[in-house]
Amino acid sequence: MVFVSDDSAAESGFKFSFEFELTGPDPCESNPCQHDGECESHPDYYTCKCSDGFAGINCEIDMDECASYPCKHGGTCVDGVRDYTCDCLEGFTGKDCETPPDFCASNPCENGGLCVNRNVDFVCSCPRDFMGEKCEEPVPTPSPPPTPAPTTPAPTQPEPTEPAKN
Ligand SMILES: [Ca+2]
Repeated sequence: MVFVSDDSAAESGFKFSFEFELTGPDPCESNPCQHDGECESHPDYYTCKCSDGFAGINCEIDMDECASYPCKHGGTCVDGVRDYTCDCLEGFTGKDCETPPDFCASNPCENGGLCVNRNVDFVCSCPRDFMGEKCEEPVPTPSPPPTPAPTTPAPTQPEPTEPAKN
């Protein structure tokens, strides 16, 4: 309640009027806004302007930054303040587990094979003469085409018998 005296009153004597302050104390006085929310006073209520990452009338709700499923490759999301962290499956790295492990880091391909990373393993692209998962196995040489019978020279002598080939 505020008293106002009015000296300009023409009447003799004393006049006063008064106004009520409807609300009493500042509604923001109790710091109702949590998590650094900014309180705004109104005549009989307050509003909270929440800082990033929080919501609710009193900014009491820690928003779920995992709601958009940001973690890739099977990573588990852990909600934080205005942020999240991804608990990645073994070998995966990056904030969102977006980087798969480098299965080629140990140079697994032998004999000049080219290593190519895949999602959960690697594959070796082998040079022509090698095969196997890691190009460790020589490609068996194909049996040579049958040798044509040697042209017979003049049948003066009997054919020398060649030793049998494998
Ligand atoms: Ca959060």
